[in-house]
Amino acid sequence: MRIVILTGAGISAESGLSTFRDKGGIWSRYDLKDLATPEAFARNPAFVHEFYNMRRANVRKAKPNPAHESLARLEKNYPGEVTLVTQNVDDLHERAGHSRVIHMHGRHGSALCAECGHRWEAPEVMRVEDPCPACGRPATRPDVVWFGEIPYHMDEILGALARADLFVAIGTSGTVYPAAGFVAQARETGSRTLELNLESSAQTRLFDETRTGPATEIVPQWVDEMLA
Ligand code: BV8
Repeated sequence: MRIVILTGAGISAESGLSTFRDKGGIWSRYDLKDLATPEAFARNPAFVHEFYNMRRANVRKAKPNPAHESLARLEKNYPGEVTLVTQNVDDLHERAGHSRVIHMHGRHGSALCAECGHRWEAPEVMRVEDPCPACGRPATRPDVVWFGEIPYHMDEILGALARADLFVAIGTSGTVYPAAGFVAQARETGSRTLELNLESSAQTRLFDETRTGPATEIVPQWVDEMLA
């Protein structure tokens, strides 16, 4: 079987990283228009860098949890194709031993030059005045996809979705597109669909099966079933 897995902030919640839309989530404390749009960065790059530097530091202090680790076990031991797409910009999947992770919204560990498009491994603390290693201009930004920007690796993701026999969404509220539309696309091409979440999401009605509970419990359980 070919499996496509989409993860969201909920899979890293039990590693201590805030989600976006749960109570106390990031967007209940900050206004996404001031932080997660290109206009926000143009208006106040220092404020946006401060937000991502703080989150990058939190990720460094966090550890992968049994949900991340069980997906890495699935990738290693499952006889079929496993494609992992994440909306998360943290590196907990990689640190759990997952070898191929498609970061459709970018990642904390990468820096991007807003002028020439050059990418490089991010310093721990990023500042807009850091000169780009390629063009030298002070235009350093986080290499993440903000609202209104085009997600990364869409061709690869849509190709994998079209071929998938099973689509599994883990820890995502299903409110941000195009990721929120993946379950509908998977159904159209005949995939079975499974949702693993703490509670129901905006897309729950489109899933053949929904299991609710904390990711650290229900994801390892599901992986054990797949590897049995
Ligand atoms: C695009 C940046 C075109 C990095 C993020 C109307 C007006 C304006 C715009 C739009 C509009 N309609 C649609 C749009 C487009 C817009 C959009 O969808 N807006 C929404 C809000 C309406 N989308 C875009 O702009 C995207 N670009 O559309 O370009 C295009 C389209 C198609 C093809 C090509 C081009 C770009 C979106 C990317 C935005 N960047 N982040 C960063 O700072 O991290 S979004 C941010 O929210 C995250 O990156 C994450 O990806 C996203 C979704 O959040 P979730 O991961 O789902 O987390 P959330 O907190 O919401 O939910 C947590 C879930 O976990 C909950 O369900 C909870 O129950 C569960 N949970 C909690 N604890 C646990 C748990 N589950 C299990 N165990 C637990 N312990």
